Amino acid sequence: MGEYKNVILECDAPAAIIRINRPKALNALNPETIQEVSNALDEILEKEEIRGVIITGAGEKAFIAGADISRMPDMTPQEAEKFTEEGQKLTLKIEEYPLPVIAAVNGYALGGGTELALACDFIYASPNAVFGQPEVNLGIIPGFGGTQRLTRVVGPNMAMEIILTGRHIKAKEALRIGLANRIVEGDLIGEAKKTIEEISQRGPLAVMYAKNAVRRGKELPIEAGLELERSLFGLVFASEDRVEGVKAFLEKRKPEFKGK
Ligand code: DAK
Repeated sequence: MGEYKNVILECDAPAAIIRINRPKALNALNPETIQEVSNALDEILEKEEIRGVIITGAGEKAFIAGADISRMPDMTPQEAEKFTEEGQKLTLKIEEYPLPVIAAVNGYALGGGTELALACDFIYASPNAVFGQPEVNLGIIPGFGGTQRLTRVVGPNMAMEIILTGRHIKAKEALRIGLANRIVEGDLIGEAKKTIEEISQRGPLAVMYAKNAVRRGKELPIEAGLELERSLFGLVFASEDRVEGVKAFLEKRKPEFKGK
């Protein structure tokens, strides 16, 4: 596996876990960490046995406490723009990633932390998870997609309140407003692994196309979204996996998918 300083990559097939590892700075994202997460995602794709990714934070206290504030005073506006670009590229990479990506939010997920979690396919939270977009406290606005993705997930009025006040959203409220899918008491990573294990039993192409249809469809008017669904349906229907899946059902046995 590649050399990483700011993340720990662990492969436990069918899941891979990317742990942001800067606990002393509450796993705040600096440019190097953003690059390493991106590299780890590339490396995982080379491993055929991996069927899903979990992103989480090292230590007990934080998922990601945002962008690294200590780097900001020295940043020129050009460097700031570059940093935003790299952060936004990473969020797009996660959204477009061919495998499911679960955010296991194990503590503070502020600013860039909430934004990175929002780019994942869904979020499981520990009871001590804290979300928020506190950028206005720093005199800035969210820069890794928060104004766009939070709005799509929790609706414009709720997103507006969260972003304009910068207040903290605890796990129970995150669950209530649909930001987190579950609060996991106990083994958060174990629960995320179980979900990846479950998904890994399904047709790999079907999972990939379904993610693609949901993600791209969110941005489209209904007619265009249905057209996208139709074309992906046609593609997956042409696969060997579809033949096997239907045959296995009729023969009352488990399917043996090949991802073809
Ligand atoms: N960056 C750097 N260090 C951080 C940090 C952060 N975001 N958050 C915490 N730390 C460090 C603290 O400075 C402290 O370091 P030491 O003093 O021990 O050296 C250590 O982590 C422990 O933090 P605290 O002592 O503060 O711990 P508490 O339990 O008292 O408080 C807290 C935990 C999470 C509530 C608090 O640390 C906090 O409010 N942290 C800041 C949260 C925040 O505002 N995050 C940033 C959101 S803004 C950009 C594009 C995008 C963005 C920015 C720029 N460009 C265009 C340039 C995105 C911005 C954001 O994410």
